[in-house]
Amino acid sequence: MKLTNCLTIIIAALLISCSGSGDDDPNVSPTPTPTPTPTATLKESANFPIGNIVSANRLSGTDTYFRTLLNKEFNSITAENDMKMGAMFVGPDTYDFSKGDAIVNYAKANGLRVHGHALVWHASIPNWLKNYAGTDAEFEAQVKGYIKTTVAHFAAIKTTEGKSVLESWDVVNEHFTNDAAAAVFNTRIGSDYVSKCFTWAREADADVKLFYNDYNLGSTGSKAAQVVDMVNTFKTNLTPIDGIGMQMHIDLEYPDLTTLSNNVTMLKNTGLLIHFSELDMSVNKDKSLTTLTASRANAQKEKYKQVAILYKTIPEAQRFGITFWGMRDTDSWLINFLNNPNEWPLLFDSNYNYKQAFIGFLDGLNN
Ligand code: 9MR
Repeated sequence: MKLTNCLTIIIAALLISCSGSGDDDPNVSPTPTPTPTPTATLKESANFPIGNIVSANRLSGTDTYFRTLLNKEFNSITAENDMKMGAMFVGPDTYDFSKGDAIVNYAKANGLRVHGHALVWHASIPNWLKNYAGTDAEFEAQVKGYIKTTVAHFAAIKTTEGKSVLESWDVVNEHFTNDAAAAVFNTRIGSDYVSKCFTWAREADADVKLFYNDYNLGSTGSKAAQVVDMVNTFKTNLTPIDGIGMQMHIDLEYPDLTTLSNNVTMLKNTGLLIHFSELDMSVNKDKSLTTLTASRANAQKEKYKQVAILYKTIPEAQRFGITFWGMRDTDSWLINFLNNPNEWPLLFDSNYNYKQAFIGFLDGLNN
């Protein structure tokens, strides 16, 4: 074989193997190299708060790198689980605020904002309340007492300037659901229970921002429309509400940017604050990968960039912030939920290395 023929074959083989690496075949695609530490941080690149989730254990445990990264890149925190009803409302008129206190005091010491999550959610009702033997009026009194006591308790933890460290609550999470567990509030308090919960929260603290939070608001126009209807009813009957949390558990394909943008427009037209409250992005829904390929890492980078750009189309006064639902890929709830260890939905890899996703989101902030 002539040398030129031989070279042609080698080059052709190289081209084929390179193009193959773009097709997400786990056997040929290289694992993307972690990016070097970026020169700008998220919080200094955004003119709105950037948050992440915490647990009290992680804020006091041996994982100091988590805290270093949290304090470096983020300026808002949300308890992933420690400030849910199931964690705090331990018995009739009985509360355990110890973990919430640890979180809010950490935020106070480190100059972070706290977003409270979540006062009422059907997936976090303590068993004693689910099986409550009292009358409906007594059930309602328990929920009312819990909301008022909890909101007042956290409002009392102040910065040195006298402002509450906790600025906001998801008052009700995921009301629009068919989940049977949710029916207890409708049945025992009444169909206006959401409105009552917001009113009780406001009565406990005149300043705290009150949010309604839900999933699929970016992907499902009919669900976003239900939220808009609820907000309009609130406006008519003078129920207090300050903001809408769009959870934003999204993936590479869904929702597409046009759908997402249309739904953001629908919700921002209420004039309320908009929080992207639980952002993450699944990249392996079809479970075809066993390692994150360069092409999917790049697709994730691009979509995170577009999400940041889209958020900035919301009028500045309505930007409550963007909160990520986890630090490292391996921390994500999606690994259990999707029953797939091969998911990489977040901005940092399992070793806290910055991913391409981080760079994309940062680019979007600075765009
Ligand atoms: O990430 C949370 C996971 O650790 C919990 O097991 C789960 C049930 O309490 O809640 C997860 O967070 C959810 C959030 O509170 C509300 N929106 C959906 C989130 C993912 O399920």
